[in-house]
Amino acid sequence: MEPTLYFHPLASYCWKALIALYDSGVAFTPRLVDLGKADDRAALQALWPPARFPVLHDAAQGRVLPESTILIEYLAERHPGAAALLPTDARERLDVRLWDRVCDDHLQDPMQKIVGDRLRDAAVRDPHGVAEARTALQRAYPLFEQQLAGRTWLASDGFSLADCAALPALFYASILEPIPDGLGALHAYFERLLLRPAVQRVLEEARPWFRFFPFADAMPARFVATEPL
Ligand SMILES: N[C@@H](CCC(=O)N[C@@H](CS)C(=O)NCC(=O)O)C(=O)O
Repeated sequence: MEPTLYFHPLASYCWKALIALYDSGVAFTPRLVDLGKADDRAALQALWPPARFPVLHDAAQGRVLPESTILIEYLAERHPGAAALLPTDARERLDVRLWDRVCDDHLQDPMQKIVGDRLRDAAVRDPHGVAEARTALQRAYPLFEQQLAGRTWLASDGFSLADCAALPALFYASILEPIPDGLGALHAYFERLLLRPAVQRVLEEARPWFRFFPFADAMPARFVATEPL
């Protein structure tokens, strides 16, 4: 029996898992979770009480895998198609895990702060926290530019966990805080990521939902939703 992925097509951490699954050709059953629906939330919560996704339920193995990085590590250990996402060479593997963390901690987290704040009632917004998050994004981009000099992928010779993490982080972060024009290696890397078939599939599946993104107005025209739900 193939595993089930609990996810939402707009959620950036779910994209990270979906890119890994599509890129490695691992068969799975998608289970779209609308956290606004009590039944959906309860189903996710029954597996993982924090009710954050993605969550992979591999019933055949009796395993529940929350946390996108661990989920991808699990795939890499069990599925030959996914093995390359986590290189076996210890040094390269450490770099991959480092840059996975940098993507989550220095791009995804500040990006979530800014988006989350927009969804709050005006009375409880946190302008100072949002300003700090924007500064964090501005400081992160040059780190990536430096790391990408002379590289095709972020942290290893091949496409890896770090690249699965980078695409959703850069996609959403760059809508909120554009990547400066001068960071040529980072721009080129982002375009390379966008061409990856797994990424194109994720974007295609997300497109009908983009209008629900709180900063949809700031999305580049090439990504904007064209079809109604
Ligand atoms: N560290 C977790 C973060 C997961 C996460 O924050 N997921 C978001 C969607 S991108 C979520 O579940 N948001 C729903 C909520 O906060 O209620 C991971 O890597 O999977």
